[in-house]
Amino acid sequence: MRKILILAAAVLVGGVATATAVGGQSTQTKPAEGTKVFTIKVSGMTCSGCEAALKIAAKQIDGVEDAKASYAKGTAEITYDSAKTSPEAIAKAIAQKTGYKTEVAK
Ligand SMILES: [Cu+2]
Repeated sequence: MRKILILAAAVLVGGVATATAVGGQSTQTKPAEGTKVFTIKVSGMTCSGCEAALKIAAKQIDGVEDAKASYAKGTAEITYDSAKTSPEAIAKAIAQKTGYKTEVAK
């Protein structure tokens, strides 16, 4: 019996990997080396318009590659480049941009 690897989620954004042209270094074979996904809890979203606003705000943050939000769940799923930023920094930036209370889900 084989277990399904949840790692597949990290592969979703494979095409987004920005060309970080570091001269002379060995070539990485993984296209999405620094791409990771995390979930934040978001308080204050009440409709799909809030979801859209949060997604737009999140994608403006440097290092954020994709964002999904659910006002029903009160969460957002953020895809980001771990070489550029951190979940804590993104959650804080989203809170500042949107006014929603955010917290990185552990
Ligand atoms: Cu709303």
